[in-house]
Amino acid sequence: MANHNIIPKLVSTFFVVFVLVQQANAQNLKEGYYCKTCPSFESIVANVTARYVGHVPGFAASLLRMHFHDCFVRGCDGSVLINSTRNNTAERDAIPNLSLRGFEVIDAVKSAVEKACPRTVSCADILALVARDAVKVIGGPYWPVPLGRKDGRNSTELDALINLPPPFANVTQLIAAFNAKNLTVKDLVVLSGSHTIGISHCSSFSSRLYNFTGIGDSDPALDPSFVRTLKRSCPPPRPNNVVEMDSKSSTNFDIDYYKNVVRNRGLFQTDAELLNNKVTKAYVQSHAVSSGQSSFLQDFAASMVKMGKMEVLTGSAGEIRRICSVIN
Ligand code: HEM
Ligand SMILES: *[C@@H]1O[C@H](CO)[C@@H](O)[C@H](O)[C@H]1NC(C)=O
Ligand SMILES: *[C@@H]1O[C@H](CO)[C@@H](O)[C@H](O)[C@H]1NC(C)=O
Ligand SMILES: *[C@@H]1O[C@H](CO)[C@@H](O)[C@H](O)[C@H]1NC(C)=O
Ligand SMILES: *[C@@H]1O[C@H](CO)[C@@H](O)[C@H](O)[C@H]1NC(C)=O
Ligand SMILES: *[C@@H]1O[C@H](CO)[C@@H](O)[C@H](O)[C@H]1NC(C)=O
Ligand SMILES: *[C@@H]1O[C@H](CO)[C@@H](O)[C@H](O)[C@H]1NC(C)=O
Ligand SMILES: *[C@@H]1O[C@H](CO)[C@@H](O)[C@H](O)[C@H]1NC(C)=O
Ligand SMILES: CC(=O)N[C@H]1CO[C@H](CO)[C@@H](O)[C@@H]1O
Repeated sequence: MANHNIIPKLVSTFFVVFVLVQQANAQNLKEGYYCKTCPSFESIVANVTARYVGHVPGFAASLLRMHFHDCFVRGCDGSVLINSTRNNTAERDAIPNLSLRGFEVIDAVKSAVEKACPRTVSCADILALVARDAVKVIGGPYWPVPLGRKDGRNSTELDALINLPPPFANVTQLIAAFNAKNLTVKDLVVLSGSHTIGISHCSSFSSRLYNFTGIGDSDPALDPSFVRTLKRSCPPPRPNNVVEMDSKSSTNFDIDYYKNVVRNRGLFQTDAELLNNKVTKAYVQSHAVSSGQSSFLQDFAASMVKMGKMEVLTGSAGEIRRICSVIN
């Protein structure tokens, strides 16, 4: 009788242990993880990043977005950096990668780090830290980045398509996409505040300008005078033109995003959709005024720390890639 029960018991014990180990992964990350194995790591990242972003402030937005795309697809494992091969179309060649930029910054940091400490620091950690430092260079918020991520060995176009919400998702779909990553409704509205910096290609929102419902109309959720402005920047045959996400302040990390959204001047349908949920709408409204700036910056830092721990590989999982764009 007793023997009879032992197998299910062992199995369930195994599962409990397995689940605990899985959950412990994010807790295995720690600040100063490389302080013995690569003491200069953090200052190399800060220096190289400052050099690039100092010359081209737009890199800050690109690198922040790259970190987001990395984390949402198979966790923050550097898989967004992997190049396609003859038999595999990688994440970075999926449609939502539209103009992921700044791979050269990661490559430059990686080669400097490899020179100082060969085969010690993961590309996933480099990307997480570069994103933070790049935002810092343009005067944005600072957040702690616990380290110890390992690099993944898989990167597929399909995973990117499944996990990254498209710019025409409704708020229900956005909440679901974030919940699938254990991020809350608040994280959604806070991290969307990233769209206070950077640029967008016309193709990401031009369906809102022309023939929105098939009767030659534009999106009624978009301010008509903003529609006219956007049409000038984005005439129909020019999907590759770019506009500033937050016009005239696209390298200022501030609350202008929320000011735009309340005025129906959010660029994407997903931005406008934040007014269609009670919680996100309340956040947008209370952060569209100057007194909301400091709590936005704090909230942003907290949500970035959460995002950066998502489904990370630690310990003996994954690898330390030698070249960020190629699995070992
Ligand atoms: C909520 C769902 C989101 C959607 C649907 C979305 C969609 C987009 C799209 C379509 C673009 C423009 C790409 C282009 O046409 O060049 C963009 C840019 C950007 N996104 Fe998001 N995004 C989302 C969330 C986020 C999050 C969570 C972050 C960061 C934590 C982020 C950071 C950025 C940044 C910084 C840019 C500007 C990139 C650059 O200037 O190179 N986005 N996003
Ligand atoms: C980073 O830059 C600072 C100031 O220019 C310099 O003192 C430091 O040695 C640099 N660190 C590395 C690792 O290059
Ligand atoms: C990865 O792809 C990029 C863009 O096509 C290219 O510039 C880079 O050289 C590739 N990396 C390697 C190691 O081949
Ligand atoms: C895909 O190609 C790479 C070399 O480009 C090779 O190392 C890998 O084993 C191949 N994978 C599959 C599943 O065929
Ligand atoms: C990840 O890639 C390796 C080869 O690099 C392959 O053996 C493995 O099956 C892949 N895992 C998944 C979950 O796709
Ligand atoms: C959001 O989109 C999904 C899928 O298209 C749809 O089923 C759902 O009804 C939409 N929700 C709202 C509130 O519009
Ligand atoms: C979300 O949390 C659950 C339960 O803790 C865990 O099993 C799952 O892996 C987490 N998902 C992500 C994307 O972190
Ligand atoms: C607008 O959309 C409708 C329905 O999809 C289509 O029949 C029509 O040709 C479109 N008009 C233009 C100018 O693209
Ligand atoms: C930066 C980058 O890798 N962009 C690629 C995005 O994907 C398209 C194809 O969908 C490629 O043509 C780009 O080179």
